Amino acid sequence: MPNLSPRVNLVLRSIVAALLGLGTFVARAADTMENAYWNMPKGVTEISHRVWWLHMYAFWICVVIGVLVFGVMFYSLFAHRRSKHPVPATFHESTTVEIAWTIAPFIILIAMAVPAAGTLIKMYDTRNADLTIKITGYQWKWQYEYVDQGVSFFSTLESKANAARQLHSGIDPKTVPNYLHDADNYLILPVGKKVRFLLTSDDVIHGWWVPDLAVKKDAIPGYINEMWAKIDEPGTYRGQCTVLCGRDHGFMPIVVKAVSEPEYEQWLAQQKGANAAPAPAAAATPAATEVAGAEPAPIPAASAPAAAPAADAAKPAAAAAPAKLGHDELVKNGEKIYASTCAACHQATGQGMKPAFPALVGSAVVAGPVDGHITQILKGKNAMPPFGPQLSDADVAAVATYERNSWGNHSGDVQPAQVAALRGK
Ligand code: HEC
Ligand SMILES: [Cu+2]
Repeated sequence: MPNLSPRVNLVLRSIVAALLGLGTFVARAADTMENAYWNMPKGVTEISHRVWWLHMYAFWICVVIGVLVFGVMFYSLFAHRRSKHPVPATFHESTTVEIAWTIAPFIILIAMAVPAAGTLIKMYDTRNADLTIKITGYQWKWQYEYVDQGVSFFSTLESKANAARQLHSGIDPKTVPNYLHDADNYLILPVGKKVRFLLTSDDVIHGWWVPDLAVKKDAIPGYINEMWAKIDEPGTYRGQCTVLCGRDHGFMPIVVKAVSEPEYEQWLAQQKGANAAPAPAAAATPAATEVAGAEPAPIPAASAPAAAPAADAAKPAAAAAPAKLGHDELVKNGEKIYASTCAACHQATGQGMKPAFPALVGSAVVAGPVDGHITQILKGKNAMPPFGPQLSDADVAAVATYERNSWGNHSGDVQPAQVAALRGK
């Protein structure tokens, strides 16, 4: 800097250095904030990136507006305080200012609406999907159906978390990894494929939300909502039900696992292999096919018979539906089904929660004839939902046997054939 006294030179240099420092600080702070865990996640899809960008874009516009407005306000409060300016100015009505403060917000709104509308249009474009998954919400679990692949299963709260959440369980939730954010079966999806989700519910309104995928919609009985995601990176993405759907609303987590395409194909082949076994068995049971007619299915695609045997694919015992099962096997399978399907209302101890949910300890239904017990499970009663559409014959037999031989009950075993005979009646 020529011709400047050393002192001026120093002052100028200091100012430049201070501005640079401040700039770096603001940039760093902004970066930290944008990536902070409490900010909205950037996610792993193009849409989620766009949504995140919109969120930050609107946020920074708000910051600038906030700084300007509060800046003018605080400056005015200070500079024109009464002790300095006892007599206020009397001017009013400035056309220029009025036009400016009409046009400026208008421009800001347009600047925000244009990219937002573009993103919304993209979000709603579910055409040309490579793969369709039908998601059905139940109190309190999710069902995933790979529509064109004939694969279907339920996803419920992982068992350790389910045990820990019970009243007086004595288990510290902090010792359970991903407490309430882990499921027994994950929704497996291939990366780089456009996946269309069809979302509905079997009972009340649920909401399917995975922040990293930027998908969130209500699952409404009788309606089908659509959304889609194309996941860029393999990984495990967690979400949860977002509509207050009853007392166990907090216990229906969502876990999506995105894997490479070959891994996905391999997994799918495994599922199909596992599904192949129970399918003919179910068809061979005449009663099972009648369910379609007997069940008042509000949405045609929700037809239960296809879903039920497929869902049991994970449980090998279910494959042998018509066969006679041993006592120990029934009780063992029944205990699992009870924990994931019944314990929410009747409690792990079978004590229920009076007065709404009756105890199964010393229950007349459990101690009574097998047929009444089975029918109650298949068809439900009052506040108890029907489990016929969700559980296979082997499942119902197992859970009934478990109830009849637990907590001091001793009322004998139930075989899948007995359940099959009562379905559709
Ligand atoms: C959403 C809560 C809920 C779930 C889940 C549930 N039940 Fe029930 N259950 C009830 C209610 C409510 C009743 C009482 C129905 C009535 O008599 O009005 C009941 C009654 C029963 C009874 C008869 C008890 C008695 O003495 O009257 C049996 C047996 C039974 N449930 C078995 C099961 C089995 C097996 C499952 C799991 C497959 C299950 N329940 C899941 C709510 C539930
Ligand atoms: Cu829900």
